[in-house]
Order: sequence, then C-alpha cells, then structure tokens
Amino acid sequence: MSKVEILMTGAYPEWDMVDLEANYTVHRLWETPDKQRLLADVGATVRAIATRGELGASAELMRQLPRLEIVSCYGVGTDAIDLSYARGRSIRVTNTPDVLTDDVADIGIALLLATARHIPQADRFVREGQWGKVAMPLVTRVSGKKLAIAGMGRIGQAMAKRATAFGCEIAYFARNRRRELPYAFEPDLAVLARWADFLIVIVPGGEATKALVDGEVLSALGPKGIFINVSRGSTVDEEALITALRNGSIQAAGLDVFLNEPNIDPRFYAMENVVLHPHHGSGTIETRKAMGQLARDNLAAHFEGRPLPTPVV
Ligand code: 8YV
Repeated sequence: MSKVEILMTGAYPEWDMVDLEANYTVHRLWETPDKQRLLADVGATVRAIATRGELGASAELMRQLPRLEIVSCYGVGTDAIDLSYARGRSIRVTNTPDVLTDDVADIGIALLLATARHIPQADRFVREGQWGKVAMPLVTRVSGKKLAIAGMGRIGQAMAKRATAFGCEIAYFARNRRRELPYAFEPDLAVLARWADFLIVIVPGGEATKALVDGEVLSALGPKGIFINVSRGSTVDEEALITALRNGSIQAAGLDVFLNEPNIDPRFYAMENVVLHPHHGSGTIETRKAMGQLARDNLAAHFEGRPLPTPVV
C-alpha cells in the first residue's frame, strides 16, 4: 500500500522527522525554492499538512490541496490557520495543548524577572569587567508587586500560580470572567494596566486580539511599568510599543513574540530596555518531544480512523 502524502510547512526536530518519514511520504515545502512548482506537482495527492503554530496554513495553501483531510499543528495557537476555510471544507485541524503550558508559563515569568532584574545586562556587566569598577545600577523588584495578566486560559493560569508564589497580587483581563479563580477580573485592559506594575499578555492571536495592547494601554501601564508578551506579535501595536519604549512611557519590555518573525523590527536590537527571546517559550527538549508526539498521534489517529486526541476543528 502506498504511503499517505503529507506536506510540511516547516521542520520538526529530527526525532519527529525520522518517524514521519518512516510512515508518510513527506513533501518539505520550506526547503523547496520553487514552492508553486512543488504544489503543482504534488498538491493533488497531499492528504495532510503538518505545520507549526507560527506558520499555520492559509486558505490559499489549502485551496491547492484538493484532497486535504487534516492540518496537524505543532503548537497550541491556531491563529495562523484559516479555521473557517477548514470548516467549510470539513478539513480537520488539531493542535498540541497542555503539554507546553508549564514551559510557556515559565518563560513568561522568566522574561519578567530578566527584564525587571536586568539579568542580560548583569551578565554583560560581569563579562565586560565592569564589576568592581562601577556600581551595577539598581533594578526593579518583582516579588509582591501587582501583576496583570491578559488572557486567563491554561497558560495564563499557570503564570498566575507561579506569580502567587512570588507574593504578587494578580488581576486579569479575559473574554470571560472565570468565577472559579481567586483573581480579580477587569474587563477594561487600560484600567487593568493603570493598576498594574507589570502586564503579561497571553491571549490567543488572530483578528479578535489584533493590537489589543495599544498606545493607550501602554501609557496606562506607565513609566515604571513592564510589559511582557508571550502570545503573538499581533496582539500588541508594535509601533506604539517601540514609541513607548523609546520615550520612556513604559520602563521596559520582555518579548518572546514579534511581528514578521524571525525578521523582527531592527529598532529592537538597539534598545537597552528590552529583553528579546526568539519565540522559544515551548522550546525545551521535554515539551518539544511531547508536542511532536501529539502532532504525530493526531495524524495517525486520523488515518487509522480513530478519534483525534486534540481536535480544534
Ligand atoms: C511554538 C507556539 O513555538 O504553541 C504555539 O502556539 O507558538 C509555540 O509553542 C510553535 O508552534 C512551534 O513551532
């Protein structure tokens, strides 16, 4: 029996590639210089897309795959997948929730600590031989401060739990109030930012949250405020963020996500008050193994006619 043909939009770690190559005929779109040519050659026989959170699958791509049955996403965020197009054609979509929650929450808190406590700057200070010659500038305490979290899903809750251990007071903004949670809910993000010392954003990406954090929210956060983004670059008005960082209307930012990754706005490189992280919140060996397993399990379940472990559509 011939193998099922799948189209991959980006690489997975080697341990996943070995398994995928053994079980499917894999077409590597990201490595192909002439993508249209590849799609014209194999599009008619491809039955699955294996993609990544940040790469997704557009309607334009899916339109070129008339036998497409499933899009398996290596990542929890499906904002870059055209879900309504997939629904319209009864194409299944799966993601990798839960397995990455703790690692992304760790990075949210780590970026807050790194940004407030100047950890990258301190590392440079020691390496460059400044220690003992000049005083390391004093920095901002995190413990016991007011933390606003925009987005109270699985990762938001995991960050709240961590911040509680730091003695932080927590309040949140979300689509819906979560009455079962012990944190204060604030439906107006600017009001929440005005109250907070720090704002961490972990809402899903997509149209509904585009530029949710705008100039008004940033100026409400204020000149001592620290902004952390572990969601998607699209959830913040990046131009407003760059302006706020440059003119001191916020103190600093810790960013795991950007517009146009990995070709981010070069103005970030020159800023001392930003900690940059290359969209790597889920990038531990442990979590990436679990994500790959789940992405592969979803494909296998679909082609063996079993219920999908983690369906989105
Ligand atoms: C991954 C992500 O970095 O889960 C998501 O939505 O953005 C990240 O965990 C990405 O999907 C892996 O390529």
